[in-house]
Amino acid sequence: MSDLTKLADTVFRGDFGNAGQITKELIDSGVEPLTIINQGLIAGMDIVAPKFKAGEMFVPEVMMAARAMAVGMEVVKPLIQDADIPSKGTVLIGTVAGDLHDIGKNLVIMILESGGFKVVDLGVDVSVEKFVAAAKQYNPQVIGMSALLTTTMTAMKDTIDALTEAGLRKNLKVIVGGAPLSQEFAGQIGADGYAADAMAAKELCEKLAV
Ligand code: B1M
Repeated sequence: MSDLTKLADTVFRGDFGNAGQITKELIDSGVEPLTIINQGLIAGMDIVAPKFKAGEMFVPEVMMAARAMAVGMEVVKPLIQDADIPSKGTVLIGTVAGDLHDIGKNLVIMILESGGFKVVDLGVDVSVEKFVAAAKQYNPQVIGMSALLTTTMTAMKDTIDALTEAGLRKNLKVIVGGAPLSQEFAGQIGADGYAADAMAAKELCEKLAV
């Protein structure tokens, strides 16, 4: 097994205790930082993604893998310019007003970040006004909203309407997700897409953030 494959395997297994050390060894042996990111860290998450989608890996395992990747990234990141890190675009994400559930949202963030997106996390209980202000501030390609309660799903439409009224929808796609949602609901509220899980969210962002 090459050292890069070993790093990818360490990420895939969620071995965050060793990911930093293996990354450091690769740096010390002269491997280019971007090669470490692409062929080690991201390659590891690329093994996780289809397995999670196929139901062969579960949420805790995916979170551990994402954490292992983050540990490696912390080690390698100081060696590269931000501009050198391939970014697929910026995604602004938050759990809507009145809703405090964030486990699913945080998983989506981890998968998006490990998939090469810059993510701005607005947290939970994010008001319509905060989404609109952040859209103006960060100029993201995609805004993602999460809701776990049937009573808070409605805040998604309010946010989409406010973004439209603020004239921000032209270059901005909105995606929604969360257990009580459906593709049909996303269509009804004028969202550009619905993702049933974190992997689907990444695929959707890849399609929309062009
Ligand atoms: Co709450 N809760 N909860 N809860 N809670 C649910 C959602 C509920 C279904 C439980 C139940 O009754 N069976 C129910 C909602 C019922 C309904 O609305 N029909 C419920 C309720 C009622 C409540 C309270 C009102 C309870 C009370 O106080 N009486 C209260 C509300 C608080 C509030 O938000 N204002 C409440 C509180 C809490 C806790 C704080 C205790 C805790 C949240 C902790 C936290 O998030 N930090 C909690 C939890 C943990 C749950 C359950 C058990 C688990 C949710 C979860 O994390 N799932 C949940 C029951 C359940 O779902 N089985 C429940 C794991 C997570 C990985 O999945 O979030 O679905 P999920 O995310 C997935 C996808 O949905 C998708 O990708 C993720 C990963 O694959 N996804 C996106 C999510 N967001 C996305 C965004 C995207 C794309 C995909 O794009 C932007």
